[in-house]
Amino acid sequence: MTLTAEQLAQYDRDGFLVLNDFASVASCDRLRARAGKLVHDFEPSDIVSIFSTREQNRRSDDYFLNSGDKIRFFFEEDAFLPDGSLKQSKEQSINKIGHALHDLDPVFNEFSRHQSVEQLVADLGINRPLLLQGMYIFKQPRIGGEVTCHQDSTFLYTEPQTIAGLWFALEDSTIENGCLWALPGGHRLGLKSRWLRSESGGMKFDVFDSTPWPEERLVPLEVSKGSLIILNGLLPHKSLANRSSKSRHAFTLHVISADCQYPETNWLQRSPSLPLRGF
Ligand SMILES: O=C(O)CCC(=O)C(=O)O
Repeated sequence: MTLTAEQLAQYDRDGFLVLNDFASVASCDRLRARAGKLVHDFEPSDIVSIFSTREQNRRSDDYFLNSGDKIRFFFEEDAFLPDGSLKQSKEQSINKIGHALHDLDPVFNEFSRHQSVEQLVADLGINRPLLLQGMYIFKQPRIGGEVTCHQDSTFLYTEPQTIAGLWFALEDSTIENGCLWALPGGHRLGLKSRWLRSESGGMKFDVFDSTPWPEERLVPLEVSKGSLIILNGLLPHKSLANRSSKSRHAFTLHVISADCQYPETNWLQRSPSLPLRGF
């Protein structure tokens, strides 16, 4: 066991759990260097998609919707000048890389399928795990966009709800550079909405509860490099914009159980040539 009974009880109570020093500094640096190389090799000129953290802007973005089994690059919303050119280098402009890094890139594959991660997921009780989504988040200095309060199950819905998000801090993450904020116990409030593929081909929200999040009750989760934050899929969380001069890199991995139903209406889909895999 990686997790103690107390830690499991805490995760059950709060809907999140912080594990300091889960990953070594060297393994964080390996992921950072690898992401740097991927960005270096990326040719941005033909990409017009601007990733927005505000859900309404995501809707008809095919570049995003077809990225579930690819390695794709998404820009910060504030990365562009009015004429559509980048304000600064591409290295300083990328919001994130997603969403099959863990399957398609050898360095991310090795990190994601490390025995310590496998044991952790087993401890969480996720039976027959599948690694659904792997995402590198840059939270760039000065232009790092806000991620509004949400539940991951809104976007990655399963029946029953089994998804856990593993959020690895690859740099120190503070209020100043846009750390995660979470609502302790908020996973018990139920799922507020689902974002799903509509019959007409676009995306739509099914809203079950339109009351606003009690955002004043969210707490900052400031963590040091190498820490892991485990998030229940129903836990409301967010991150604020990064206006500081420091980046806040993170790698996130979302895990589901093969025992659950994964609807075809979820945005993230795999082609038959790249089926979901476990460890
Ligand atoms: O890393 C962040 O700033 C937020 C990430 C997040 O909330 C998510 O991917 O669900």
